[in-house]
Amino acid sequence: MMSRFRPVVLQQRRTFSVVVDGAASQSLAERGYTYVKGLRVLDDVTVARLRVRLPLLFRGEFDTGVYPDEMHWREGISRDDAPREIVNAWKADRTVASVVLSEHLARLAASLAGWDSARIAQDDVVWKPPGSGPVGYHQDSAYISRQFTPRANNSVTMWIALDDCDREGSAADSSTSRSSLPSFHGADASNYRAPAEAAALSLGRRVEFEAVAVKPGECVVHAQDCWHGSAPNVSAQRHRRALVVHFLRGDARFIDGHSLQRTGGPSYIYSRYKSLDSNRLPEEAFPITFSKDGYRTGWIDTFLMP
Ligand SMILES: O=C(O)CCC(=O)C(=O)O
Repeated sequence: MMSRFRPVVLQQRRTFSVVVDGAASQSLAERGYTYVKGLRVLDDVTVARLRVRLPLLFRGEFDTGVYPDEMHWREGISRDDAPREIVNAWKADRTVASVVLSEHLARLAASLAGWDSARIAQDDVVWKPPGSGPVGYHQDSAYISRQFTPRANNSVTMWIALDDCDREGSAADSSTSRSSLPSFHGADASNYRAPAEAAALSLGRRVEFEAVAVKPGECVVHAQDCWHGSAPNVSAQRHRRALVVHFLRGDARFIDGHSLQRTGGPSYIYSRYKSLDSNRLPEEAFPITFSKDGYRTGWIDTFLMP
């Protein structure tokens, strides 16, 4: 089918360019997510490098010397079959950082979302070993978008598969329905979809779930209000790993208020990065990784140097 949108051509640094036509942006805007079968955003070498780094991260080996913002699971302490998650692994590991802070991913996110520039809100490494449980349905806007202004269309999520993600290995689930039920880690196979079902019910709508099978290096990009989660990994052998990059539009600012002054403001991870006298996002924590005018946060290249 002919598209009325111009194609977006994205050069990838290593070996190939990424081409996305306007139907992908349209799907993101209208359906809440977009997946282009066969579109690789990471090549095999990069996927392999990330797979090597992940066990080191969960062992607490950080080649930058900096701790990530959150770590759920520790080698030697946590159960082998528990889902593992690290938030802002880019601060801890240069291989992860080279992907998360890359220009081509941010250009793709900005092009799909219709932004002039993009910055990192946070990353998320999600590792579901064989037999591990589900990720409960949630909307990223509840954690990310509501901390920032303007609120509408201020964030998108790029979920990048590092393994074959199919039915057995816990494919990424999305729901086309448009908010205390089970949380990210607290759900089980019987209730992980319940928050989306409850939200649909409150709107008098029937929810439809769509499972997307994704190959290593491919991605699903979803909008801030898209309900999503994933089923248990029922495989006896296969691990299911993903690198998730949450982008913010480059000109986003914090909402008013500050927790130290008990005036509200950003919660969760984000309040620690807000100063008392400004709503500006510091580039140390929210680097700008793509702008149409060519600007990128200055320290990125130095930080990525081995
Ligand atoms: O990998 C998954 O199953 C879901 C990850 C996710 O929803 C997130 O990082 O926001």
